[in-house]
Amino acid sequence: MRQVLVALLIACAAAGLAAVAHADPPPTCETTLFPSANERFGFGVTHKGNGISTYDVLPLNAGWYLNWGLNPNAPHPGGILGVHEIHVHRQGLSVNPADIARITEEDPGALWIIGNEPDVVVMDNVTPGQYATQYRQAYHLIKGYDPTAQVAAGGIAQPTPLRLGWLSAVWDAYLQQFGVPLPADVWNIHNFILQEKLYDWGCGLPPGFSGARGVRRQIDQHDDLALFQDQIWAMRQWMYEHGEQNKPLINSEYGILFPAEHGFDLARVSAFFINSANWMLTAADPVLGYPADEHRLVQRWLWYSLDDTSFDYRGDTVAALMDPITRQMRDMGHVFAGQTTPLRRPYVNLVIARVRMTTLDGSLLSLDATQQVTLSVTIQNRGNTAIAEPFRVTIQDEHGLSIHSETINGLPARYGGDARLQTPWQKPAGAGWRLEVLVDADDVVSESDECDNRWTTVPATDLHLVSLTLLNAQGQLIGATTASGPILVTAEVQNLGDLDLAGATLRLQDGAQVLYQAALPRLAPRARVIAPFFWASPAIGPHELQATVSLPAGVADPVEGNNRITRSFLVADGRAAFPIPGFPQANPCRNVVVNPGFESGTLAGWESSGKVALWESTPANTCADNTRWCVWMERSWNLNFHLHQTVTLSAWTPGAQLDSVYLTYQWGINTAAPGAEPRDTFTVTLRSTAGQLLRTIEVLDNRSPPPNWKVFGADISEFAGQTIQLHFDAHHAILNTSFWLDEIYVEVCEQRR
Ligand SMILES: [Ca+2]
Ligand SMILES: [Ca+2]
Ligand SMILES: [Ca+2]
Ligand SMILES: [Ca+2]
Repeated sequence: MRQVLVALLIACAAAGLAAVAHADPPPTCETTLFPSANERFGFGVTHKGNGISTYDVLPLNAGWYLNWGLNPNAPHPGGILGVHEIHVHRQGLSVNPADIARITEEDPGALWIIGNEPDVVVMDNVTPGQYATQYRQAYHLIKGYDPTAQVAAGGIAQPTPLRLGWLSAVWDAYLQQFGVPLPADVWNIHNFILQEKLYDWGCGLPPGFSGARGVRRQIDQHDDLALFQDQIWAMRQWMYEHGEQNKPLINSEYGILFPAEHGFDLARVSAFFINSANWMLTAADPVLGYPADEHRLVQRWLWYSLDDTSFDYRGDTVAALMDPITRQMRDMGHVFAGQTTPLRRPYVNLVIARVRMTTLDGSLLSLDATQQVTLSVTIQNRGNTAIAEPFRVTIQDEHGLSIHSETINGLPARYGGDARLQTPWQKPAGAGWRLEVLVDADDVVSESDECDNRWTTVPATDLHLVSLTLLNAQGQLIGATTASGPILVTAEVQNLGDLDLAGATLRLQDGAQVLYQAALPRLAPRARVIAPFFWASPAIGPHELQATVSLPAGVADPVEGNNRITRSFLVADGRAAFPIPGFPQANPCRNVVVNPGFESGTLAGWESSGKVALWESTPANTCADNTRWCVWMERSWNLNFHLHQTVTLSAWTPGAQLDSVYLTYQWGINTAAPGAEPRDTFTVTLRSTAGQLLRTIEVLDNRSPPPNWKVFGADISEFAGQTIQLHFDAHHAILNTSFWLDEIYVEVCEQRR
């Protein structure tokens, strides 16, 4: 076998500025994540031409805003945090690194969101595999400039089973493509309540999931607090199952999209806002919640919107806080301020935002030379209140000897201005040195967080394995597909740090077998190197090729997650046909109800007693989801109507395990006398094949009937593997009420394999 590591090519290099910065994790101590709880609240600014600075948003007392874009030179009225968002695309990531460099320079430690509803066809619209690839590119681009940046993954429209399936597929695709778990500092969801149906209102089906069934919901459920809460719990459960429960969860968009004309008036929208916010302020769980935030489920949330007064041009969207024409506060703005303002508390927090090292002669910072450098330290106050007291900043070496000490005469509140210190230093040769920066070591200033006042700098640089490409003998790309014959493997490595580095190594291995290990050439800051490797005769069968970059001894890598990529593929002998694995899918589900929507025009599959009739849609009275047929249990005097079907809740694939079972159905009621007394009732139960009650799903009656069809869903996974009966029973006491029933589904979902 001929194995050659050929030409190494430097594609680009930057000179001049050099720095090594590496933050130690803070020591464990008690801190409050949000000392002023109003900062958990945010809003979305939709009128980009106007921008946040053309409104007086100070009375809203919010902590963060989003305008769904990248914002160099972002305004921060009242010290409000501006979130930066990088969109993902079907055509691949499109972002200007110069923008990232500028924003990280202005706003170290900022919050970044990757993808806006990537799971929605009319929004960012990518498959899980595409999201995984682009998330990695964006994440490491940001971290290369600012390792303290907070990068948020996800951004799905709502954490329903279908969309959590999409997110699981992202997780699996990342692991499959790069051989490490997806790195996220923060998890991010939108938490709307929408239906998931093709060619209809709502958020549709995620790209790559066209065969899957989504949740069935009515417009009237758009402000259903129980569904809102269920979705948050489901997301936290998902995080727990993926070992990510010790991370913050943000809800970066939610609210009421529908206008007053659809029934979402001020009373209803403000009730939803207040109830959802009060719930998120307190909802906690010792297992699923975020430990650093007293185990709360949600850390921040963002209301849609500041200024979209007619969502999709459908009418008066009451949810908007301010008017883009008059710039005045609307009714919901007053409701918003009424919640946030009482939560405001003054606090201060000093942090060491950045430590940078620059050579005096403009040469690259090098490991093997003694160099005269300038140390630059940026100190910020990230609290909402100015610091009046003078405090001290100290820089010391690994022996605790002081290099520099300086007193700062107070600092304005967040985004009001930084303190910048500079001092000369003779950096020794080699990797044995260490610097420590301490702010307010005498503890003159009482801060919300005393644990982030120390920053350690050692020789460090972030090496980034950018790509691992496989080409067959015909020059075609090999993805997760079948290959035959020799393979050209190309690894591309970039130095994202600021240390001119020699002695890093690249290793290629196939499973446990090391194919090649070689030193990379000297890599200047931002320089890239392409290392091609000719693999003459890979064995027939499955392969897992892994490329890893390692730094020389004594040099730290502040971002370890980008040092490895794995590619799985098959090598065929030219005749055998191998299956081509696609990207992972959501859990496969099947409905087990016969004639679930009565669209046969009969009661086939069902057993009934009493006057259970089929109703055929008329223009005035349609069946659920505008289907043709449904069931009608008409008003009558002292009669019981009954409908049931026996279903078996088992896997259809031999050897498969069940993941979950869901029951959904739709119902309607009309009554001549709503009244205060429950006289006519409709009961949904699950029973054994012998008719014994297993679980009561829902009991409805004549009080306050809704004007439209309602959807109800329940997780009935506890009956997985059993044969049970679905029972629908109407009891008519007096001649007043009709019950309607349609679209009854039991989805049996297998575990994905
Ligand atoms: Ca501090
Ligand atoms: Ca202090
Ligand atoms: Ca790295
Ligand atoms: Ca139907």
